[in-house]
Amino acid sequence: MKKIWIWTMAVMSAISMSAQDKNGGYPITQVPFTKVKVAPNTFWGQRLQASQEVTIPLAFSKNEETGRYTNFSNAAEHLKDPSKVFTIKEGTFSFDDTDPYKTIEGASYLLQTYPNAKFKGGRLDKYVDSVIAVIASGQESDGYLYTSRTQNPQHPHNWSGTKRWERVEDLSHEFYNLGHLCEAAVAHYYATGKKNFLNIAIKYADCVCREVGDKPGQASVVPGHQIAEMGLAKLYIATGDKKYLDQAKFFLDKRGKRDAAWKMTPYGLYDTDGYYHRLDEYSQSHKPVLEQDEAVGHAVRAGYMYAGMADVAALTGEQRYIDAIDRIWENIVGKKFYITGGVGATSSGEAFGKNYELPNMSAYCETCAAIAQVYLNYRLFLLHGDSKYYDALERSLYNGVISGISIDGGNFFYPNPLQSRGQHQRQAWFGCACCPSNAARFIPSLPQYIYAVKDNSLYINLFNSNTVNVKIGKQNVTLTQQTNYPWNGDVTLTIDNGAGHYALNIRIPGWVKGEVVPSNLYTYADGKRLGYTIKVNGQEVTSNSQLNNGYFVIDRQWKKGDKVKIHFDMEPRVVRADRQVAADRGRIAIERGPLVYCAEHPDNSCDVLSVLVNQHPTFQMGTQSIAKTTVQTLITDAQSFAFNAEGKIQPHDERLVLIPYYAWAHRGRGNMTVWLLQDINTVLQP
Ligand code: FUB
Ligand code: ZN
Repeated sequence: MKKIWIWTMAVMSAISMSAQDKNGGYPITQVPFTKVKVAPNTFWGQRLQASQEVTIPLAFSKNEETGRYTNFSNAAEHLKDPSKVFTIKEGTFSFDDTDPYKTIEGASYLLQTYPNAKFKGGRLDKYVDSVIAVIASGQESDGYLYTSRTQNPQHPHNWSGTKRWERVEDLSHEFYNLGHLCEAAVAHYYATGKKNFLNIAIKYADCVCREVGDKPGQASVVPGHQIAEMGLAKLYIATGDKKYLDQAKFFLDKRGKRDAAWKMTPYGLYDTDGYYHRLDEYSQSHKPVLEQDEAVGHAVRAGYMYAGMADVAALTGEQRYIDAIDRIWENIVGKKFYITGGVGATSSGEAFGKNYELPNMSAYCETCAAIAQVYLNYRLFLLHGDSKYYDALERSLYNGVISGISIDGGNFFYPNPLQSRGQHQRQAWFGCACCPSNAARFIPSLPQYIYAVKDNSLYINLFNSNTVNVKIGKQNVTLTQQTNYPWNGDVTLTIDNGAGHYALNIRIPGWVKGEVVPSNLYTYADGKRLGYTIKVNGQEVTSNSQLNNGYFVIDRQWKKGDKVKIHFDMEPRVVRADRQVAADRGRIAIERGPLVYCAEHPDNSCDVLSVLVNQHPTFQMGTQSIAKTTVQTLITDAQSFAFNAEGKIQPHDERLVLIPYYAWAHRGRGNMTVWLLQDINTVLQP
């Protein structure tokens, strides 16, 4: 009887979910990763292949080697026999459980592109199932899943607190683990149709929904590290169970609200039920989220929270979240965004700095924070339909994100500085593995960011070679995109199938329109004007109106075999930063298309940190082989200075070679800079 009741409730709540909610509630519909196949041997095809051949196997191996799985099996042992406890090892983290979750998420996306992928001589999907079984074994019977406590409840990880949720607003990461679990489990469910992982996430989420909230007897606490907001929104969409959305909303609405009954103790601020609370910028709890207007604190926490606010806003229709993230976004792109699309100026607190505080060598720019910017800008696009969010997204994607993972997929940056004396090198893994495992899940998810649909229109947001199967209005369409982007700006779209009347909305990138970023933070300083042309079956077409929110709209009757040829002028561009960015004064940065360039030691005999570029630099194109790929280089004239035998300063003409920023640090240690010296006097001005 009970079972039937539970089943009926589940069906009812699934039925109560609107079609809009199934799209995540956004006015623009995502085209999921399951519908897009990226072509091999292309810019992104190479990255996906590296994920399959190197990153995912490496991440699974490291999970095993570093005891991530043992934590779950230890927890299982303790659950079977409570007299057995396991000492939590020094140097481990309370969020180590998330590394297997993230790796499974990446493997799930990859299985779409490589359904027959192998690992350890067997099928990758089977291996994933075996890891899921180990994870399940460590879950407590009421759903709680947190090996940092379950292995040794009396002596849990020293960040975990003495009871469940006690230190979750600090460093226990119990909800961070939940968020990553939900994200991974939903991806695995969509990729495979199997519920073995989803059921684990549901069980833990149910436990949290029961035990955490504002009802009597519940712990009234919010995540110290956000991501559960996004994860629970996804779980709601996958299951139709609205309590997950309500829980995500609770986490947002409760944040930053002080209760008069809380008392300061020697261990921090505690409520009367014994739960710790924090109210500070570090975790974006300095004020209620709806009142926030500046990006502050830990840059990953912040980015994930803003993305979660967008998800909850889309699903609940709460406009005030959107108003808040719109304000915060203006602040980020206007004052806190590196030219590489990275964020987080300071390693102190892994945090956003003050407005215009964008140092280069000490930039933190954590890989995860750049990934979070992709999440945020993607969601703002889905809310507002403006291409400017994709301009920001593309900048992060091609620069700040992929610099975080070596071209061969086997080494990782935690911080991604814009200048180096050789002290920075990618590493094969980190004790705190958040960035490698986040890269492991993010890169294979790339296919989902390429297209989107609204009513009778398909948005083409990113340019790379792929094939998509998508429903536009009532029409099932197969479209192939072929291009050498980002190396040139020529893109061909072919309608393989799907005759009918619909619109293609082609994003005209900001870099074509003369906008470095959607703000005045950076401007092109070379006076060039780039153009573009778009032809349908050889005939040049004009957009139906002016660009619509940054999109060139071709609304017409399409037939099989129709071809759209897009040409974006792509030239080297000189960029200057707003004068208020002290670190970039007297300097220029160079970019071409979506790629930011840098000067690095192996290509240059002069010191790239002190060389002066010309006032009006011109560029030649070249190529360079880096990590078995060919990258396009830019070559320009510059001058270095040395003392001659008489002690006088002697200028030398130099031929300065620049490479794409993402490709730096593949050829040994040495100097690198994105911002090149151009005007010494300005650099020295206060
Ligand atoms: O706290 C979990 C992750 O570890 C954060 O997102 C990263 O910044 C690193 O501190
Ligand atoms: Zn990280």
